[in-house]
Amino acid sequence: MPSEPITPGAMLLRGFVLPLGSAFAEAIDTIAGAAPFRHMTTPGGFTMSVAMTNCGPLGWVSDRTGYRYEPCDPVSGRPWPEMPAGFLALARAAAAEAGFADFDPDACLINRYQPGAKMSLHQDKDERDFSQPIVSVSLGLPAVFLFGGETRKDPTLRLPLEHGDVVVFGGAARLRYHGVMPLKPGQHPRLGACRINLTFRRAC
Ligand code: MD3
Ligand code: FE
Repeated sequence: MPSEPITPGAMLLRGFVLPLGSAFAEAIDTIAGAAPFRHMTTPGGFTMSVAMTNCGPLGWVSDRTGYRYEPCDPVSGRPWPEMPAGFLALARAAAAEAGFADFDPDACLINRYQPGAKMSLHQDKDERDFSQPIVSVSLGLPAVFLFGGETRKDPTLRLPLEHGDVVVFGGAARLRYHGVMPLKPGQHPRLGACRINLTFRRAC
């Protein structure tokens, strides 16, 4: 499996999830049946263009009171759907490939981008232990990922991410600013007019 370092701590595993792409898409449909994608509100009162859901013991949520991880879906009041064993295995294998042994994610945030949806530059810092990496899995339409530095005004690198790509962000890359450019319209044979990104995290 070819792997390329992007910057110290960030490893791109092109096509790492390709053999499982269809199984992942099916599992995401099942998860979204129990915990539908929704557009969350930011603490500032904006509605996010990316629709989100979660699986696993904890799920990332945003509302007027802030960002946090919750054991239950605030829409249904029920626990988030279980993290499929295949998701966990893939996340652990990718982390190991990038040099992070024993990654044990307790949260999987699932982002759905429809044409025009984007994610502004931000840091992921709602987790307890920044020595744990984040594993990102891209499915469906391609997108341009923005990878910045340690401050918001640092220059950003543009990295095209395609169906099947996995990126592991750890070490020196863990707290870098990042975002996603607005999704271009298109049709993916399995996922249709959208991009799905899964991020596996150790939240607690
Ligand atoms: C770099 N998602 O959900 S994944 C997010 O494609 C998020 O949906 C994007 O940023 C997406 O928070 C990007 C890649 C990613 C995730 C976490 C990171 C890159 C990261 C944490 C630190 C540095
Ligand atoms: Fe992020």
